[in-house]
Amino acid sequence: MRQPLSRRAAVGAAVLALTAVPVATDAAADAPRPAAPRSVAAELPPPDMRAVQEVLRQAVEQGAPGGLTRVDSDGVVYGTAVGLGDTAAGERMRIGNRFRVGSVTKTFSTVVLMQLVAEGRVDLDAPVGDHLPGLLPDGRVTVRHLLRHRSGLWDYTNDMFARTVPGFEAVRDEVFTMEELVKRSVAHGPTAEPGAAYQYSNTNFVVVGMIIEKVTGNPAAEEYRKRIIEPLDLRHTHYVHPGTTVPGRHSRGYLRPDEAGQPLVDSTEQTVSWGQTAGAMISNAADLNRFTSALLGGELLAPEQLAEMLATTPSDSTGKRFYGLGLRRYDLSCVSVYGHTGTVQGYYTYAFTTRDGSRSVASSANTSNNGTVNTTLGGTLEAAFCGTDRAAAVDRTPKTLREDIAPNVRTR
Ligand code: HEL
Repeated sequence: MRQPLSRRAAVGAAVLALTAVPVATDAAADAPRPAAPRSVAAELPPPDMRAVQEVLRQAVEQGAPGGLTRVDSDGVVYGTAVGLGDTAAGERMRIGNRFRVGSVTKTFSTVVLMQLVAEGRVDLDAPVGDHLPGLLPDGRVTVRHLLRHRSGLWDYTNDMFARTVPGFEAVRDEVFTMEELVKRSVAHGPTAEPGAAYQYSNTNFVVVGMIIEKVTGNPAAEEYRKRIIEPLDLRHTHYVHPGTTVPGRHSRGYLRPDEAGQPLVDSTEQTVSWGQTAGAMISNAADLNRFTSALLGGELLAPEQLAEMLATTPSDSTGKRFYGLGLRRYDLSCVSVYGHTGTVQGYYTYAFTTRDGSRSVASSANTSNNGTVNTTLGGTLEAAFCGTDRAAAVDRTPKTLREDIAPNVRTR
């Protein structure tokens, strides 16, 4: 558990160093070489996988059937999984399981959109109406407002999921057009002036998906595949909308009903049509770490577009949580990390990486509508990035999750 899953990369590096010992042939070869810059991961304490496992055990005590965390740190892989991935079959949670990642999808959508910006096909500060005339009543809403959650567009999921299980059952087999989802938001009216306030809303990233499809003439699924999934060889990452099943070996997801004492509802199969480009992606921890690491490592975007994504403003009053463009920043005790969180019925996800992508951490628990579990799962970040066992002392008292979730969606 405390050992790396694989030291192949580290061993490979050692072999390379031995076989590549330079032989001095002239004065130039003797000249001192500038030291290679150390990665952020190299400056951090090693991940405390004992503390990570303790956090996951607490999540299970608090109601998650299972949980997993994978850490990729400078080519060394650590991982731990606890509890069950499938309660009916009694199958244990496995580190390679796929799961629904919810709003981590927003980061994938942003990468596609920022590539279109780099290609000169989308202007961040142009009105949405330039691409989608008449969709939004307020012509002042720009593409950047969407990506920063500052459009003032009402989050239609507030109404949809006011009652958790009935809300879910009403949409689990539904197939919505993106226009239908946006209409639900527009019918409610705006929540603020464009640009005025950070207000998390799924509507923003449905509109982002519509822009992607309009500008490219392709389904969003195709753009994810061409621009991210294939170049990074993400073999466990899928956008199957409106398909309902999770391909390959996966964790089953279990939604907690609002009523105390009621059994968890197996919510694995659903269209996630209510979420689409705001939340319908499926992945696993290895692929999420590869994705966040590649993004911050500059493999997916030019420096200018990456810098735009990283320009953050506070997303709550803690002074430790920020939002850029489709990207969160969390300030941990030892380092700032970048990525996203996700909540979709039956699954909580955290996927974060250091500024240089050298240490990435992905955690998943297979339950939702249980804010205590979600907060606990977040403790895997401190343990894995900062190596502290502080996370092991997570407060076990149930509490309300302080989350920038849209106001009417309770997370308990
Ligand atoms: S909510 C969040 C998270 N984001 C947003 C998005 C996502 N997920 C959703 O909008 C799903 C909301 C309903 C989830 C459901 C449950 O817990 O499964 N809850 C209820 O139905 C409550 N009545 C901001 C938390 C994010 O971390 O970014 O993912």
